[in-house]
Amino acid sequence: MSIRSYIGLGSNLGDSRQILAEAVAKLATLGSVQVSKLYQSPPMGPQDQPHYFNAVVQLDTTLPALDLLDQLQRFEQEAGRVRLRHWGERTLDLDLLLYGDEQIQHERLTVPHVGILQRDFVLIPLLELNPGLQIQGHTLQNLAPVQHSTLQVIAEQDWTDC
Ligand code: A4P
Ligand code: MG
Repeated sequence: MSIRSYIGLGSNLGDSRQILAEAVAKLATLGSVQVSKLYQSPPMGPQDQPHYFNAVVQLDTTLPALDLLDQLQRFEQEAGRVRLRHWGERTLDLDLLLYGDEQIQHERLTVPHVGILQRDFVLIPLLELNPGLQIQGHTLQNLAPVQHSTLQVIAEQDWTDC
């Protein structure tokens, strides 16, 4: 039986649009996917780094959560990810935002992702993919980061075809 999961994609080093498009293609090997618009957002964390490209993928997969995390980390490595500093620049960041309605507390994995409710660059694409989605009892439209978002749409659709 497949579980509906949501993956947050971020990049602010290299050819970010191409890197995210390739990540979507890899995610599509794990199950069936729906892809949000492509967004750009100012950096959260250190300000002396480029703007981020962000998107969210809805993935229906039969992979258990930790196996899915292994695949996400493999895709990050394949994109040449090096860890420079906390909340700092990266070629590819793949965060498991939601895994069905499961709450997971494991040394390698916290789901829902920590900070999900504070980040417009995940909430707005999540809303786009699933307007009725609730997280921990919150209706997403009412959250402050959604109301005061600085997110910009870079591409509406077909941005993964490049
Ligand atoms: N881990 C635990 N739970 C999860 C989960 N749900 N999904 C563990 C993915 N990984 C999870 O991750 C560190 C460890 O978290 C992993 O080994 C995994 O076992 P990481 O990706 O190596 O560390 P990180 O990304 O540098 O740290 P952190 O705190 O996860 O950063 P974030 O939260 O990913 O934020 N600004 C904008 N505008 N857009 C962005 O996308 N992203 C970041 C990174 C900063 N600023 C940003 C953006
Ligand atoms: Mg991360």
